[in-house]
Amino acid sequence: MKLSSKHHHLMNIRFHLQHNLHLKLIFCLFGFFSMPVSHAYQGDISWQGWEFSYSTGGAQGLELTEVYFDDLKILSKASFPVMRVEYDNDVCGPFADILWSSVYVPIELNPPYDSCNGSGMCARTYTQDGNDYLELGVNAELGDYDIYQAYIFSPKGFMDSYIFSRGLQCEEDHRHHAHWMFDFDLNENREDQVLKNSGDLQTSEFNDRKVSTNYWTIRDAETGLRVEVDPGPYDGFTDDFSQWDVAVRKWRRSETNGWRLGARGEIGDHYNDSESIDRQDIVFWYITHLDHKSLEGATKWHSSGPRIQVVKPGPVLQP
Ligand SMILES: [Cu+2]
Repeated sequence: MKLSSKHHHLMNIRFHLQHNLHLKLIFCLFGFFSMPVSHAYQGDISWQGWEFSYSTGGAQGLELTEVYFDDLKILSKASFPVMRVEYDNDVCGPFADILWSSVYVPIELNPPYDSCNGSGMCARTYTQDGNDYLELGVNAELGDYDIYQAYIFSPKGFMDSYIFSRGLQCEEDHRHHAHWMFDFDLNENREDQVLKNSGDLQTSEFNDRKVSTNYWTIRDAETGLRVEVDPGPYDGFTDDFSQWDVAVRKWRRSETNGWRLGARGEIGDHYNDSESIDRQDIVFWYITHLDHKSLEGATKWHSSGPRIQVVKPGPVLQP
């Protein structure tokens, strides 16, 4: 989706951007450091049917918790645990890029959107082709990479997750593999089911690829409330280093609190013990693959990411 720059007032948005008090204290005590002060952002948003909290405090990128649409619970958590990076011939890396509180900095030159210029966190509403959107994103610097991780919300019940990256750690072709973790909790009752496309019910933990499944449905077995996870147009293709687009697991606390598998760790190889995912609390991992040619230089932004579309249950038919 292309974004326009037509701004609206943030009238309906309640914001609290809070400096990380702990870090601030440290910088007061050691005031001779001339490092830029890093930030942790957190707050609550209520906008056109969407309600959620956000935070950057957990080393999982910009994290959303308790996400509701039209008073229906959709997600316990959406997070961005890691971007794995592999260079040709391993000339550098591989890397496990993790967004945590010390990496958030303003983008100062040519951000993906003008509204982000000079700020560590971008939050805005805008209208494009008559449709309203809310955008919330964070800028980060990791080595020679610039990263912008964002979510865009529509009153029509979809939420897009984006990762933008640019920069060259080494002058060689490489691939970024961006990992999102969506802890769905439809209707709060932990009775979630996962289907390939719209009808192929999966009963135990599995890995999947876009070449064999067009989209995935997660539904609440009780009410029929469901979401569809649709790949974005630039989500790329798997390779030997990152072999899966999707991994679905039963929720486990130890598996969902940050990336622990390193640069070569594959979510597809882990946490899969054939546990039931039928009427369970499930976790949906989604991975995109960004091909980055060194000839393109360090200034071109690459982006990718999936869409989550909420589909509300229809009215109950009268007999
Ligand atoms: Cu790159």
